[in-house]
Amino acid sequence: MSSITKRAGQLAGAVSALALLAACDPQTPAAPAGDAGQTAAETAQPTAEDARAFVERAGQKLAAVSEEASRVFWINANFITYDSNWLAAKQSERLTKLGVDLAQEARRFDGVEGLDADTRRKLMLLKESLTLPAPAGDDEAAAELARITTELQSMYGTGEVDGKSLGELSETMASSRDYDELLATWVGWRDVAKPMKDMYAAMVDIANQGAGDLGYDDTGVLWRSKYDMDPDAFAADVDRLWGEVKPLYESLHCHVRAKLGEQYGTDKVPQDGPIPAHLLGNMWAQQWGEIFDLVAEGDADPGYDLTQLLKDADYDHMKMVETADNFFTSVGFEPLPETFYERSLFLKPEDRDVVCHASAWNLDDQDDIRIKMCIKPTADDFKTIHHEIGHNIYQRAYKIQPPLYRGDPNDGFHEAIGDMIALSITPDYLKQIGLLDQVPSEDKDIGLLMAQALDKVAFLPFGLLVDKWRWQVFSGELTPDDYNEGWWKLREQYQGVTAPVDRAADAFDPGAKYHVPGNTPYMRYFLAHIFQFQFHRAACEMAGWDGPLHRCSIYGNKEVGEKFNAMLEMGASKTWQEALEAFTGQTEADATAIQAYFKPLKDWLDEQNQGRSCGW
Ligand code: X8Z
Ligand code: ZN
Repeated sequence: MSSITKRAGQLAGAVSALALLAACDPQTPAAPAGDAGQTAAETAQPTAEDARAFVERAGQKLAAVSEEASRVFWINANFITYDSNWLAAKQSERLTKLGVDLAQEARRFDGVEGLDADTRRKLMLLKESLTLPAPAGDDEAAAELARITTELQSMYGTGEVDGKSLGELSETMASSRDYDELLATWVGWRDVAKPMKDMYAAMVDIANQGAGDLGYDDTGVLWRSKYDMDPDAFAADVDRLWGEVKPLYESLHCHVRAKLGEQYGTDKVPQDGPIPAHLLGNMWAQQWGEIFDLVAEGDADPGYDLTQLLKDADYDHMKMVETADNFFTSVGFEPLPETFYERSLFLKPEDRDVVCHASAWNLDDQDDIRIKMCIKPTADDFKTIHHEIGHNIYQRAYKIQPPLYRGDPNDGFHEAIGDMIALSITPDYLKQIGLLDQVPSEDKDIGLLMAQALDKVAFLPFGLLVDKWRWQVFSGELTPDDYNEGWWKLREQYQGVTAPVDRAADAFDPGAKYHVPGNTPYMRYFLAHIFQFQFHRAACEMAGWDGPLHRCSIYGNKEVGEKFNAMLEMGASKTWQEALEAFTGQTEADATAIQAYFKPLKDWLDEQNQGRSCGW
């Protein structure tokens, strides 16, 4: 539910009261634990009225502590030092304790009769809001958990290889076509993660105890319980969705593998097995847009390169941000406040360590919204700016809700808002804002779709497997000895990629991905890659569009914006199914929108793949 991200915990988003909790983990209230629970605690048989009063106080208490914590976390992420880590760990510990205390208190009302629906929902949100709960009543464990999560985040944020930052290494992964250089870069970054493994395992033990104290079998069950449905039904639902998009992924995989075989040789890229993970243009092989030039040819040329257009038009970071801001205002949202521009971090500072992984924040749960990003003038970052501002727009929309509802009802929504808007960055739109002179004709559509698929379709199995791995870790199905092997099993099974070299026994490759040391749940991104197409299709239908979905832009459409805002403003006050229905008329995640979007490409790929043997 929460939007965000933070500190010991996650990344991304909003720092609403509840979100903060979700980010960390906790236990006995550091400060005034007492008052949130006293009434109920003193009452042997709590009543519905006690419950109502409790959720009211709990919301106020969370709101009261979250702003200070957010500001400490902001400073920590912008200046990673011994002291800022120390301060952040203290805040994290305090929030975790408070969160556990409130969750335990909320459990006292289980079974109480006569609860109104609103109070019941708030109690549920309180019980489920933590990402990594500490064991109840164990101050030492809460402190240890906060130290570990802060340290892991810091290790990732300060990681470098031979003086090169992750940003520089990522540029090599994107642009180099030298097999050995790519391999060295890929291996180098993974060395940063090795020392995380023991700490990670200790963290898992503590959080599992905390989850157990809250009545969950393990932390993975807690994570799966946040979707207004039974946790097993949620796991089955993501598998259903994956089954629906897998044929599309397999067609893309087959074509890309064939092209990589041509580039690097079929001895390096065997045509009947998984693809070596360092050849896909991305440090984690999660989005493949950077190898567009290797896989597209002939009619798969989109006719323009957005990175080049940005460069030609002298777009710097500020112009990129203003352009994204302008898109949101074109559909009726208020412009971002002055303070957004004054207080955001847009560029990587030369002189200090910062967490460069992009994130969006709401520091006061009202209008102090910001992003923190190390922007480069590329098409990817242009889209990521829309992604981050989408978080901010959502945060600002639900500020009207009471504190416990200032979040999303499904974290996949938070990740889908800006991405849905970015799907409207069509050739027509680029022409309207003066970046493109001439809209390419329809015979360029395969190229447009290919560029999009290399990011959006390629991402799907990665988005799915990161938490498949964590679910196995939390359940004990994977023990620390098997962490890495288990990771590569899933990478191969779902993505059809493989480690290019044998991995050392002490390797901890999952730790080389931000969200693992950052403890940001990841299934949200898989969901978002389904929802954003569902939102986009609904928006285009509302706009009366009857052309292909990939040519539809809602730029300037205030009617669509108003309906979208109505869903955003609901925050977490309704189930995600209800919120989804309000905008799309549907009550389920539905992969038919992404299928429809890519249908012409799927047909083209299947033609290209004739005579090839696909699969791995
Ligand atoms: O982490 C992010 C955003 C911030 S919430 C930049 N994303 C995932 C990633 O980078 O791994 C967006 C796409 C997936
Ligand atoms: Zn995000």
